[in-house]
Amino acid sequence: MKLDAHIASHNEDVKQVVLCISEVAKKISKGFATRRGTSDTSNVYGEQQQAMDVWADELLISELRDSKLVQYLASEEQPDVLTFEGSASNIGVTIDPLDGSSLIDVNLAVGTIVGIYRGDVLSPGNEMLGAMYVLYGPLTTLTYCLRKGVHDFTMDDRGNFVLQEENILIPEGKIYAPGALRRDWLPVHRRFIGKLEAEGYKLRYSGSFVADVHQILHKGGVFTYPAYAGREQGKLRLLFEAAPMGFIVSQAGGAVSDGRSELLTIKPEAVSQRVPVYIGGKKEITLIERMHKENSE
Ligand code: FBP
Repeated sequence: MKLDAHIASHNEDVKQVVLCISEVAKKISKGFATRRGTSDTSNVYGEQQQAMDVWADELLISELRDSKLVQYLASEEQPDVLTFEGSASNIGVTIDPLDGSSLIDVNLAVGTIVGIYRGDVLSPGNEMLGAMYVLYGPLTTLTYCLRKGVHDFTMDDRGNFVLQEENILIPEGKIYAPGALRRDWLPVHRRFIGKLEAEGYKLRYSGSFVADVHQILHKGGVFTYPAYAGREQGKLRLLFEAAPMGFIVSQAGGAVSDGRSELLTIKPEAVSQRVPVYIGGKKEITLIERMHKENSE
């Protein structure tokens, strides 16, 4: 079954946003071969941008603007929320055009992450209409959730996204993906990772959040990018990374936390807001939250 048929039962405006982004993703997947290396620009966080970052960002913004399907758009590569006059709907989207882009030159999987809102995007994740991500790896896959299950599609050799697996539920599993330098881990987090390692969890960390969480969604376990020495808020962005991927994993029976409580209840104060992230199976998330609670008692 193709994506357009599978998504047919959803609200017209939301459905069209997912289909529009799926078409842009096909162009992005063809763009890697001809756009290599860094651009001479940095993003709002002062990070060196890859040539693909800039191109994918501009492509997503122009195609969504011209589609008249969205009114608000926030991009990880842009300083502010963009408002599109003359839009036919009041949908707001957040985009991380190419998460993990620093890995493109070493040919590891990267991805596009999207959150979909009714109106203002500076809203808690649990108010999302839906979320999706596209993973550019050996295969190009698309995963979407519009509050009726989490579904995977694979792009076939004719460029169609074809259903691979539907109503995905995160299994019990023993994979852990630990971000941040071990020397900078704070005591509770260090003990948490120690417990996972003692229980025989296998380390799988690529440096691409979207790819690592995709693995956790299918194999079980937990991804962490915690608060660490000198960075109380961790590294990952609440709006562009943690909330949309957290929404999908939660809809698949998993959970997402800042280490102390449910992350999807946090109302972003700014597009650049960072947050400590624990995402994966309910068992692992319950454990880290309990350990932080016991530590503060
Ligand atoms: P961007 O590439 O979108 O800036 O994402 C940040 C990111 O690359 C995540 O994908 C990944 O989980 C993390 O940073 C890797 O951080 P580190 O290099 O510190 O391990």
